Amino acid sequence: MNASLTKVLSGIIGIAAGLLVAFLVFGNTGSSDMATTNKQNKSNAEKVYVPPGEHDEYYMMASGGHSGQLFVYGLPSMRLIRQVPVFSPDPATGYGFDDASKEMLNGYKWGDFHHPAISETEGEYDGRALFASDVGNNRAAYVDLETFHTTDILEIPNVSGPHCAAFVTPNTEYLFLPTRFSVPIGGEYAELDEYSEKYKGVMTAVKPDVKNKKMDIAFQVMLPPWAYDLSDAGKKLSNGWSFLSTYNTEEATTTLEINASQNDRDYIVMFNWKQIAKEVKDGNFTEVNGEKMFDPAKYPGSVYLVPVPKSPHGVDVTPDGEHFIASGKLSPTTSMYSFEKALEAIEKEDFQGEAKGLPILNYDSVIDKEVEVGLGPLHTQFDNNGNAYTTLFIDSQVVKWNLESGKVIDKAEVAYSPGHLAAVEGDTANPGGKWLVSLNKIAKDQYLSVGPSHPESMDLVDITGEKMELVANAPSQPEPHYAQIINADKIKTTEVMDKDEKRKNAVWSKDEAHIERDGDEVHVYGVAFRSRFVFDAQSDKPDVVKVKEGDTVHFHMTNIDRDEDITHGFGINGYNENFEVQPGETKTLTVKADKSGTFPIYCTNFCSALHQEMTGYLLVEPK
Ligand code: CUK
Ligand code: CUA
Repeated sequence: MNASLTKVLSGIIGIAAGLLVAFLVFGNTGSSDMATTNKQNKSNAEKVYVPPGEHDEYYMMASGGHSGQLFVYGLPSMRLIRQVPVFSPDPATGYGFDDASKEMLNGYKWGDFHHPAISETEGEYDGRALFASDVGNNRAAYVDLETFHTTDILEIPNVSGPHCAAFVTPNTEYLFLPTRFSVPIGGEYAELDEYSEKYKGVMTAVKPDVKNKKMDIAFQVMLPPWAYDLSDAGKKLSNGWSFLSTYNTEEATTTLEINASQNDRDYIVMFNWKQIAKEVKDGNFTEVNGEKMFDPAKYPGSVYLVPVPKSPHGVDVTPDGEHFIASGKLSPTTSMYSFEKALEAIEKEDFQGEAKGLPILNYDSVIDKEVEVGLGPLHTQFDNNGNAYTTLFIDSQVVKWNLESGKVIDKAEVAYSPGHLAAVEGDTANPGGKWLVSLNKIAKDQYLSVGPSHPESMDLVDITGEKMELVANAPSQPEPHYAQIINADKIKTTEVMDKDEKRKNAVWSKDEAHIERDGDEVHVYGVAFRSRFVFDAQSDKPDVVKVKEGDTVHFHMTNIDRDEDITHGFGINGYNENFEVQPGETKTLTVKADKSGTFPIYCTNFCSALHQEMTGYLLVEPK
């Protein structure tokens, strides 16, 4: 070997050694290393690849946080399939523009959708409906999973921030909505000095009506002002009970960051909802703003407290219903409690005291095990093999541990700082295993940069093996807090809306389209089909609506195309209005014609080769 070659080689070795040292010192610096590993592993790509024309095996229904929408993903491809507007207006579909959805939104400009809850039958998702909670404006929503339309929104009085849920009972008897914030009952004015006495955290029981795709408030439960977090309903053995976590038993009113973290223990609230429903039926409530308010301190025997380490973020019930698990986010442990032992403690009145008139069960009598999982544990899901998966916000990991042994089996790095996670049907009585998605709060370097703010990030983890395997990730808009993953074959969608002859304002053929005038009220009974609008069949200009300035025009539009996926839009140029009618659907848009002039109407949803020709006019004659 000549001298110069030796020099070059030793130079290369030197660089390699340098890199090795750098790796040892700085460790795995995140995405780029992770990406290389995954690129080399072709089988991971194959696992998530869904060829064109084929469908994903699962739907993931993710809350859209402060977008107020529902994000529907396909899994394992992680493709975003649809954004369903729920709590906020959506110009693309005209949700919040047409009369019915406008009335449903009732003027609200936004919502903060934290937790979706798919309806259940015998503790398993049944794919009929999805419920949503709005932390921002105190509402609950009903999303029909046949159409993926929001069909009802309920404004809930006496509460502030129905955060920790929606969660449903095993047969969708109730949807529970406990609150994150505490305010005086009825929202009346009260000084913060009166917090402990006057402020309350009210939990609402909503009664879903699956047949009519609506909801109603059944009753409310007045709880101490302790800030409630994600909660879960009992199942099987614990059916009839529900579990809430609290993180502000300190009753801090300012700088919660410091002041709500003082106590070593907060509480899990266990409540017997069957018992409460019975009490309410027996008249044991007071009426507050038209709602039945139940006070558990007045009627003992239905609500108990269980101590839990430091500021828990959630509580989850195991698939068999025998244990409930809470993670104190400021404690490195996850606590697993025995429901049976809790019942025994209640029976024997094995209490370690009381708070605000509610008995506190003796911790040592109820705890089953404390599992050392890592830093910042938040939420837990389950697989079909007796394992639990908990997110670690601070460690940026998902930890897999065994329910029986309490042993940690594996940890997967996620990028970064996961909040919730969702496993396939992972919060039901019968989890599916296979996949888990970590809903990460901070994406940092995971995607092409789009400026100072980055998207949220979701990591797809294969949980079929002993070890977890991170196989793919995808960005998300703000901001999935929680998601549920359901087998696709449980969802049965409608392709064309039923032709309901009784439907008010619908006309079913272009020959029936007509315009009725009543003073300054104009009703247009129109149809949309490929590729025309017909507003008035009798007119020689059937696609023109002529009104006078100051008139109120009601466009009742029916899409008479009865083919899958032929949706028509209805935009009025210059009038700031747009909505869509899906196949077989009728919608009404009311426009106050207070601006005179000539305004083209056009189909906004590309529907045929002659879509561009699908136009008409709104003529507003000056006064
Ligand atoms: S919360 Cu946001 S990550 Cu509303 Cu359940 Cu835990
Ligand atoms: Cu109808 Cu485009």
